[in-house]
Amino acid sequence: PRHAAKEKEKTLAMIKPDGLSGNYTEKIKKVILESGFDIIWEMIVQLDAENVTLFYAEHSKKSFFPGLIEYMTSGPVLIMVLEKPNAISDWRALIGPTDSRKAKVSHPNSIRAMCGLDSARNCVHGSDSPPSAAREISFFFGDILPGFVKHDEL
Ligand code: RTP
Ligand code: MG
Repeated sequence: PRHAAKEKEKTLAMIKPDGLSGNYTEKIKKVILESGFDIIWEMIVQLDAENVTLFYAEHSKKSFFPGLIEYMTSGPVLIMVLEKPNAISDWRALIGPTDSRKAKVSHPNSIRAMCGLDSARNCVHGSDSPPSAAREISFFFGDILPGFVKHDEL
């Protein structure tokens, strides 16, 4: 077609335990939908230490890792697959910087400015690249979302 629409892209978004227990879910979903994303899949899960260790494997040697496991297993999380053109970088822009205190200053309209506390408890996650998005979507949805390979088969 002469005016093909830009191809849609999928990313993995997560509302972390503090976001879910702080009743930010509806506010965050409103921002997501108003920003043009479709929420094409979602589920609430309680992660265990093994899940978090696999999901955040790139950080396993960092000093904050034990705290990250404690935080991420402290309650259920809401996992979503978001879709729109440029979804991966647009969702990262919408959540704002990792440190929520900095987000409140430099990105006051970001989601982490709205519901995060500091550099650890920052209420949301977003895939940081196309390979991360593919890995993370298959990690949670490989069994049920067509077109993605299961994590342990990668
Ligand atoms: P995410 O992966 O959760 O979307 O966050 P991010 O890319 O903005 O930041 P990343 O460097 O990937 O860190 C992953 C998560 O680890 C916790 N963290 N704590 N105490 C600390 O200094 C510290 N630094 C990172 C945060 O929960 C961060 O989102
Ligand atoms: Mg990250």
